[in-house]
Amino acid sequence: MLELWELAGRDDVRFSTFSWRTRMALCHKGLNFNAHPVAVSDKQAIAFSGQTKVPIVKASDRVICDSWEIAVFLEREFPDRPSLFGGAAGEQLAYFFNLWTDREIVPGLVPYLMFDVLDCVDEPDQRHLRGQIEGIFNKPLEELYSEREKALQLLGKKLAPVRKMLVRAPFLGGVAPAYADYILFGTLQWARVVSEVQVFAPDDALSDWFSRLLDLYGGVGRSERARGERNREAAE
Ligand SMILES: N[C@@H](CCC(=O)N[C@@H](CS)C(=O)NCC(=O)O)C(=O)O
Repeated sequence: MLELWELAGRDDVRFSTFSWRTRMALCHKGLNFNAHPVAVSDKQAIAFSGQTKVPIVKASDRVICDSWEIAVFLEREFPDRPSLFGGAAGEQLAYFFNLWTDREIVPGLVPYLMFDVLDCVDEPDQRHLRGQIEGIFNKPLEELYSEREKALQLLGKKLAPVRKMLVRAPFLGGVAPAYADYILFGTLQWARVVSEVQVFAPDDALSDWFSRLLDLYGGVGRSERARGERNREAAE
């Protein structure tokens, strides 16, 4: 049995953008796993891994950190299961997409929804996340928040090539999903889980694609309730 460590917030909300990539990769391979929730500031819980971030996967005595390294490990370790990359060239291109998403998409979205994230976690995690994001961007969260509309518009433009790809096929992987789909899905799933902000309009091709991703593997993505659903439930 494989083990996965991922972030959890208040009420066990699973909001880790990188861990969603790994969750989907594990489901793609049809592998069973035990998921361990970790609070973002609880570094003791993951000290065994020798570093401070999730996702972490443990397979027997092996500990693998970093979502990309985990995807590569799963592909090598379980070659008879459905492929995440579709061969060596596919793996290279997926790596490029991983780098592009981490550098262009994650920083264009994550800091701007940070106030929404702070509502989903307890006080020590709020302090940790505020300090971390303000350190990286060298700005107070309040200033990042004031730039949010502009950032979301820019993000919409950056996603234009993805939209264009989805005219050709239902998934970035083609007729079936591949790891590239999970890379982008993880980021947008993070936004869905922490915030009510609409990253794309309902008539956007990305919306249909995202819905398809939420439905995969028995609806594992959809079973994590959206912030909007949780808010409506709390108001009833
Ligand atoms: N490059 C890493 C990034 C991992 C990462 O930043 N994980 C976040 C959660 S989404 C984390 O553990 N943050 C806690 C912290 O930075 O203290 C990957 O792809 O797995």
